[in-house]
Amino acid sequence: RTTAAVAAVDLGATSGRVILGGLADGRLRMRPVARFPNQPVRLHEGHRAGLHWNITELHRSLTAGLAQALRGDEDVVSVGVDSWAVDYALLRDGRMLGVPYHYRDERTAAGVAAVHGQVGPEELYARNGLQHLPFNTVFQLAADRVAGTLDLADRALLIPDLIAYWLTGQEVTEATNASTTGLLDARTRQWDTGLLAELGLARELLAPVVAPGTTIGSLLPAVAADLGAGPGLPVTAVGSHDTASAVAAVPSTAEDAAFISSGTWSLVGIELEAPVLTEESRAANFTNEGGVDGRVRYLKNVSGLWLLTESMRTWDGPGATDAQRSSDLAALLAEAAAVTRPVPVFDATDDRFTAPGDMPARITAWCREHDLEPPRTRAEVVRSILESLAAAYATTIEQAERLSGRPIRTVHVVGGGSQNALLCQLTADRTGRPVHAGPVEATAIGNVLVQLRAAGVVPGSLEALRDIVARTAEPVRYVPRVLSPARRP
Ligand code: LFR
Repeated sequence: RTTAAVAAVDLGATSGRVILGGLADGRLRMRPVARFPNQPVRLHEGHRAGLHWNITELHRSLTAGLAQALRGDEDVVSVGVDSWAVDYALLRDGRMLGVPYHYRDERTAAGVAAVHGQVGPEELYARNGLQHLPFNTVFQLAADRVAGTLDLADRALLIPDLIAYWLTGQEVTEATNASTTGLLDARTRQWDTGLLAELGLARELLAPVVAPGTTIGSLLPAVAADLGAGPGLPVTAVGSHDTASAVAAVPSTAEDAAFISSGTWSLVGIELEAPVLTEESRAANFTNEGGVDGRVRYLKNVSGLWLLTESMRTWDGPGATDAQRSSDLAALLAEAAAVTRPVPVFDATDDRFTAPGDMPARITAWCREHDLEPPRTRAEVVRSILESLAAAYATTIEQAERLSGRPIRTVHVVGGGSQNALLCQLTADRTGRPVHAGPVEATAIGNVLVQLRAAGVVPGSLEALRDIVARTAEPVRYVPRVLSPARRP
């Protein structure tokens, strides 16, 4: 018997979804209700084209999805929103100013220069504990300041907080996503007011930090009427950073397990109780992001299936349908699995692979610069991408082990990439550790579980939530094979 359901809004790199989740006989039951595109838009802006969120269209789609969820048989008791990190909208007097930028927009270089001119990378890391990614919110805000667009704003809301604001009228910053801004003190997990002052950012620009599980507010009366919701339906803060929700849904409580949250990005790391802020950790570009229940997600952004989907986009052209792309992908993965010639391993963490564009050409250029023979066929490109990702995972796991002093014996892969059997096998091979793959829907599950707990439907600790995930579905296991000498990392 399903007791009560919650609605998870998960805004991912190519699509957004509304999913209803509940508990039936101690196991999770997830029912997808709506799926809609979430594609960035290019807008000409005088001297160049900017990459933006299609945020109003997205809001229309997700509210339509919520209305549909509320029309079903389930008793919906809460709504929670997650998305990728770092991006935000600027507001003044509660009104959005302009169209939010997408982090893959290339405007941030000016922001990095401006911030580093004021606070050096070493000091920044000692304070915020964040891996240097040129698109971290702090650099984006600095780019806006350089461009003059920050002048009018009195508030910046991260995207899931923006959606929550449009639903409830309440302005907050959810803690896990706040931790990706670069403006949070890594130790106190509150806004670093000294850093804000040094960077010339007003303290009031940022809304108060709230922990996952907090009620942000009830639907505004007009919104509730539009959605057909009863009075007082709460919007609950979840791990609104998608990776935080995904990590909350890793089906293991073992201390010696690493995770890979595998999707557009691969977030490779371990969960800790306290941040690692050493210079060595900074040099290795490890990040201390905030997790659900105050945990630390000690991890590194390794690129991910983005390399593959961008390559497919280059090969198939912009007109290809989703169905065509996924059948092409299945065929290519089969061919890639059959490749026997050694393929080059390139650095999947190189920043040059972040912006949209011709990935096969960039991979070829990387190989030439490093005196490696580039892959010759599409199947070889795919194999090269997967081998390079797996090699980066292996290096990252070794580093996490060394920097944290915590032995790692197994690897849990969650998210879309857990369905990629070749990548999971190569990960087992190159890390030399068994890989447990699944659940695919980790982000939505983490979102749902935090809401169910806040609603009093499930009790207890993060470990208890993870036990529910483990009870719900058995991961697929991949055992390391002996590597041929040519493939040894
Ligand atoms: C994954 C993710 C990563 C973050 C990147 C950009 O979807 O949220 O954790 O570094 O997107 O926001």
